[in-house]
Amino acid sequence: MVSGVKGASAGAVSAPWIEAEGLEDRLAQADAPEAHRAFARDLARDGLAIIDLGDELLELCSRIDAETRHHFEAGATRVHDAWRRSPAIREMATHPEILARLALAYGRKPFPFQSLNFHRGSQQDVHADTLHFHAEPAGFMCGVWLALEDVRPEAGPLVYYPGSHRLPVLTMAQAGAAEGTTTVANYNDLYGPAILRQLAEGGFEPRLAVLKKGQVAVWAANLAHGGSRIADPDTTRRSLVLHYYFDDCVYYTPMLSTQDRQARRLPADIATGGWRWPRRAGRRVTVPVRQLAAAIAYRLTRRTPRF
Ligand SMILES: O=C(O)CCC(=O)C(=O)O
Repeated sequence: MVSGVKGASAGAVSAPWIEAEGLEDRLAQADAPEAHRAFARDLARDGLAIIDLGDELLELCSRIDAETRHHFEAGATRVHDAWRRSPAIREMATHPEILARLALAYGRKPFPFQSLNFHRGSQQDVHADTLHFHAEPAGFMCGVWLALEDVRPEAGPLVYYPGSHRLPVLTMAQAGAAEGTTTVANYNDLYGPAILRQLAEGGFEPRLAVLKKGQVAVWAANLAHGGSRIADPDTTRRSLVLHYYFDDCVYYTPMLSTQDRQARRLPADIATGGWRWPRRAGRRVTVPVRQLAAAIAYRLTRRTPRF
């Protein structure tokens, strides 16, 4: 049973509720607080919704900062999967308020699979996560962004294009890449300009997420977003990004997939320290040996906490 959602079991819904017809009827039947319903409506409308739990996350933000600061003092600009050594990141990733809202908005049970920490603005090019991590059925993935300090406008806040999650998913092939030829260079040369063209043609306008410490932004898989320009290089913008998948899906990397070969993923499950096998309608699907070996190697080469 998906928490807060009467009559919906994991795997029963074939599209995220925020993208399906009849969201209001479904919310009306859900046993959920009004704040959670408002969150689902915002996410459905804009593709990004803000969660504000008042002071509740402030102490956790400071602990995440303290547990990751050494990476940045050693020169890192972004830290991938610090959750493996940071109890505070794991606490945030599995926070009941976040999990309950995501379960309500999507109609399936979420699980966090990856974390990224930033000390300064990322200035990452505008993109949708549907190119990097996607799922079958489509849409069962989202990003969660936590401000570890008050974001200043000159520090390169997260930028996003409200409503752009409803655009058709842009693939590398549609951006002009020949099949199976994705490289960092043609990603930068083709995908970046193509998504900006798509946004301009659709009349979408950028908005900055200038969040306060402890506020959280959640974005839908196909929302166009990135890191805006840092106007003052002396500013920090400490933040944590968590990526979530949902139960009972096939997880894959569209950028590395071709018509004939889906580049399937074995995502980690931050809640257990193990990984999740991709499934279709409850049944395991095959994963290429190379990807299985990579997942095992990744697991063995990183110190995994005791849960
Ligand atoms: O934090 C940012 O500046 C951008 C993060 C982002 O685009 C992502 O994690 O997909």
